[in-house]
Amino acid sequence: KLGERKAKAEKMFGLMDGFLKNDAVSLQKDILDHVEYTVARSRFNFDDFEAYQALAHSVRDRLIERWHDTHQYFKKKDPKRLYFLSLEFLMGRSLTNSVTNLGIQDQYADALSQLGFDYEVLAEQEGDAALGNGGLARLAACQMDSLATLDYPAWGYGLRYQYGLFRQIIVDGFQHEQPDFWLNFGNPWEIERVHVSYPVKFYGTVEEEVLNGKTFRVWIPAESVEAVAYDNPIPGYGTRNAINLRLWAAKPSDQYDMESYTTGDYINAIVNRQKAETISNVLYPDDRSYQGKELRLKQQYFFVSASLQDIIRRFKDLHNNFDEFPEKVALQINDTHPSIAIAEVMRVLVDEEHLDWSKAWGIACKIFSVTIHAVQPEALEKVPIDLLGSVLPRHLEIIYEINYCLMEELKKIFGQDYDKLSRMSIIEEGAVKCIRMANLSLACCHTVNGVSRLHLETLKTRVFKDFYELWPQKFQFKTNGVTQRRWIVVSNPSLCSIISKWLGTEAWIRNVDLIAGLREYAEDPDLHAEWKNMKKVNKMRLAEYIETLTSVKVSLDAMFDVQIKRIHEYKRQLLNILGIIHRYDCIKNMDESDKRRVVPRVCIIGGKAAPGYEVAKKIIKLCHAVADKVNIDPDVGDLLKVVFIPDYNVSVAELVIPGTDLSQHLSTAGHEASGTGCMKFLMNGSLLLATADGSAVEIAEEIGATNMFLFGAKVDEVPALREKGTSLKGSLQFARVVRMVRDGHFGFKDYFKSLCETVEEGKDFYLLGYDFASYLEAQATADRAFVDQEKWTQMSILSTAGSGKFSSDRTIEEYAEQSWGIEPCKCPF
Ligand code: Z2T
Repeated sequence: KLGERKAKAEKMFGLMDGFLKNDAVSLQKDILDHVEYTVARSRFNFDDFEAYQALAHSVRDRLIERWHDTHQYFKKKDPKRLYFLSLEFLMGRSLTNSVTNLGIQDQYADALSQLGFDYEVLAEQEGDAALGNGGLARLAACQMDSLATLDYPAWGYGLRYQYGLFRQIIVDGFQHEQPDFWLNFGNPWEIERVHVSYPVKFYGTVEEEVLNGKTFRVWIPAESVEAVAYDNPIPGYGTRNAINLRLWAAKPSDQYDMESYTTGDYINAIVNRQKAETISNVLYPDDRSYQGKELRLKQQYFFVSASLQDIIRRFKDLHNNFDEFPEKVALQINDTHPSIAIAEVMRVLVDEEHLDWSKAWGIACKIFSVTIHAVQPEALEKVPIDLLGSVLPRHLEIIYEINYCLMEELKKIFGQDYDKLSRMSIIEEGAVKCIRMANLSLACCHTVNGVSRLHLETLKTRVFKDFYELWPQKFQFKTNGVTQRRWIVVSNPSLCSIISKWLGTEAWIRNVDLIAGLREYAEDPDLHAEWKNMKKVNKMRLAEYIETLTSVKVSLDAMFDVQIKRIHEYKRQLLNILGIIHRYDCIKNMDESDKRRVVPRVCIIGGKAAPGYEVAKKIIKLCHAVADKVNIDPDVGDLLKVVFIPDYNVSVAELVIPGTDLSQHLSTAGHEASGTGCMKFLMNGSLLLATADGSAVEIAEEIGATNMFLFGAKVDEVPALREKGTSLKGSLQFARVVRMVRDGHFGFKDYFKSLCETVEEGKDFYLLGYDFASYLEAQATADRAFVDQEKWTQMSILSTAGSGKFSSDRTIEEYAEQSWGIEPCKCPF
């Protein structure tokens, strides 16, 4: 019987496989059909954007096919699935990534060139999907790519924001924010599932109900909003598997406010209905400070509730006993943002499925794991009690109950140590009583992951010290990684061909450990020639981009020095700028013969500041003020150019990183949980100038500390240095450059005053003054290394060769084994 069903299923798969052909002629026909029937333009008259749309739809068809096959297969096998809950996914563009993973780029390029179009020009038409702030969200995107490629039965769940991260425009050197209208021209990469929708409830009261002699708490909600699914297929590379990223959009519910219809206030009823949609309207642009906003909480609960209804429905399709739930379901909480899921699972199991509290708690503790992405206390979300009690009254009760159990357990172990109990409590007493979302996660999750080895150390010894002492076995780390598919194959095709040629195989694209094979050729003159040429071509592209955007002409012989990431005091872009001012000052004081020994530099900075973060915005303005002065100074010429790249995002990163000689990662030691930008630069053979922070420590171990430029205070020196103040050695130089800014050397004297105060002696929390001398030394070492181009190229090759560990494939395999307990489930066709 089973064999019969299997045979039938396989026959069906066989038919499906025959649907779409991938030769150039078939692709061409498909594209033209989409021009005519989907885009609704004449096949004799369409422009680049319309060609892109048609192309995208033909790719979409192929993705849908694989998506169907994969999900059919998952359903048949019913393996344990991973559900990855994240409030943010930074996917960037999809076209080239999908075409690469489907392995049909050459065929498409062929098909298009016969139609008179250039594949690369069309790919540039696509806008970014920017449903995230930064590293955390791009990490989620890389991990989805790895989950698909490694054939894991996984789902991503998140929110389909109408507006992603704001667009940054620069006016007179100041950042302004504009809405990101990313859906205005349609989104071919998503499939709207009008029939996959769930009601999500808010507000109301909790009442007691008696059923078969037992009393239950029941939530009587006051408001209901419909969550509609939008599916985004994620294709794996070199496999038929395509997994799903399911994003929820808020729509008014059918039953909403029936009352006002019957009272005749028809227009107002419609207008009010529409307010439901605000829930999924806009992404919060603050990357690590949360203000306890009602809308934010509603966003979190909205996507968590819809996702859990979806997951439970899928489970119930094949199972009727919740004891089996942990064998089929692993829930990953990406940072603390979705941790309300813990209370929601408890509510569903206890209130709706009528399980005992302790049995429900046992299940919850087996399914949840969490990853923490930060060290800063302000990044740990706190929700005011009053707010939670009003929006989710039953969840507040449940959290109190969880906390009661936790406190009872702690009292048994620690007795009357009330300081400890209050530190570990999920409830924070104080002027505004709050729920500590992190503590809720720690109480429930079977695994708490850090994102680098150093980060876990900080979590264990500082942030979650009490919890670590209680449950050491929960604490693990998985060093972050990025996908080499996007960060080499898609964004740096020249490097991709070089690697494949010298390794004699493309297997490294799925098995990146092989990339270490390049070490053998690190001194080979032929490889050096190809490598330098690759860098040059990429620098040319970047130089053109810079000129178009900023009108600054840069020399290709200069060292391209790049710092791109969110603007933050702890990331110390200010240290970079003060270093640039120092370099400028030196050049100004040189005679012609000294100048001939200067290594020319193009200093590139890019990144967004959170709209309400004043200091970060001043840093952006300072970049521009310095650039305005330096770039037109005839004493400087090509020896120094300063460029701020506006509106930094994923597709800008794809252009900038391959053209970078030196990248900077300057966080004060102990502040960057991991950092993932550095990994993308490493893969692309850019040398790293970095502090011993986050994953940079592990990068040094992989490639050897002599192949990068490390500087600055070490983690365990930082606390004492904060007490003690600056070092004498660098303090004169440091004082001089800060004074230049303060005295108005670059204009805007009053505006920069408060920025200068942040690094004054005694107030310099991030230790710019202390690290300045060693920063300048590291910069000087980098200059000397650049003069010896053979040595530099060798270090560059060794960087790429040593980047294997920093693939998200490795990270995901560790998660699968150590945290989620899932196994590959490869669709056989
Ligand atoms: C974020 O991008 C990161 C941490 C956050 O803490 C929030 C955001 Cl938006 C709440 C980053 C870390 O700063 C970075 O070190 C890390 O590499 C990245 O997450 C991915 O783990």
